[in-house]
Amino acid sequence: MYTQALNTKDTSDTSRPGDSARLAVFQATIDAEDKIEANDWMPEAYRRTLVRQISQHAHSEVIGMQPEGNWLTRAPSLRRKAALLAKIQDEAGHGLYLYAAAETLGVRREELYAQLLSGKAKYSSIFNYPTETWADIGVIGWLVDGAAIMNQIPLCRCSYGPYARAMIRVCKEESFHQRQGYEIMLTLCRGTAAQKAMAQDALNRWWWPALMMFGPSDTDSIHSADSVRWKIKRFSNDELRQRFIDATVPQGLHLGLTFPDPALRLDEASGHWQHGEIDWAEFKRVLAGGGPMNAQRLAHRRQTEDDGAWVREAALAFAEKRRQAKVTRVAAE
Ligand code: BYC
Repeated sequence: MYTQALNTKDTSDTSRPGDSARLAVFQATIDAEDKIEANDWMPEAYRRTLVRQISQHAHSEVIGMQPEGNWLTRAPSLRRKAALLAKIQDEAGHGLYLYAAAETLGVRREELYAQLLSGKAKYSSIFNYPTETWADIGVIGWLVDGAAIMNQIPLCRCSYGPYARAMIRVCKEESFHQRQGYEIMLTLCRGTAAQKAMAQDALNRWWWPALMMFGPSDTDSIHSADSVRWKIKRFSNDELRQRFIDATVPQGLHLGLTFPDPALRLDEASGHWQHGEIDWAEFKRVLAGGGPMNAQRLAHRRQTEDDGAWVREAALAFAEKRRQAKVTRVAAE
């Protein structure tokens, strides 16, 4: 059902007679704020960009279940455990909507999984850090889902219809996740001195990686120019990062926490929080596979894929058995 994108295989944007006219219609559709749908003509570079971004987004949701899963058996109460379990299930659901959206562009889900498992495809850098304490679960909801919302709300208006529509539900759920994370932080910060120290330590470890979620600075972002022209991106990486900082710093101060950035200060004139230099060498190291948890995240994902092989085989065998039974029944009628 999702692999109907039959007319998207042009090798170049202007390689065939009529393509420049189609390109003009395509860009005019985007400029008019209309959506591009799966069976509309689109330049190959637009299709490739979307497959790359949507599949990396899907992989991030799936890998993102691991750091949180680490605390499922150790959540401090039944209520916390139920909420965390529901959140992790939501992430799996987001992965599924996103793989389905990518499939509308004519790629097979199995191909995308294979790219993840081989290490060829990226997923968000943030999930290559360990969850050391329960406070990390609070910080992931507050900061990681908070950053995700800031980045993904504009994606609800992205030019590609299936991606934009998938993002609407994802954003609603992320919003709930952000609040449950902040509520964990609030509880810890109103608790004992040890609990508050645990919350502070989690913020210290996750703040800079959360800022890196928005991608490289605008000057180093290779895909931004095309993505902005195509209205896949509505804001630049740095703009979204700044919006996130401006929204999040007052929340942290309300918790009574400090941010691990001595340069952080409110610029009264602009109303923006100025921040210190991001360690881009660390960002590059994590993207290249050298983060603290890269190897473990992929090894776990591969193991899960192997462990689930018998389920997929059984499901396929059962479907085939039912198909055969139907053929026999129809033949007998
Ligand atoms: N981590 O030209 P740029 C979640 C890559 S899931 C890793 O600026 P673009 C959640 C980038 O892919 C969060 N790689 O790229 C889940 C490119 O490499 P390639 C995921 C990164 O695409 C569970 C290169 O660097 N969210 O929220 O214009 C629980 C150059 O970058 C990162 C999404 O995927 C990174 N942080 O902009 C809780 C949202 N940043 O592909 C929460 C959708 C950059 O050329 N994606 N790279 O090899 C986007 O909005 C955009 O793809 C990005 C990057 C803003 C991330």
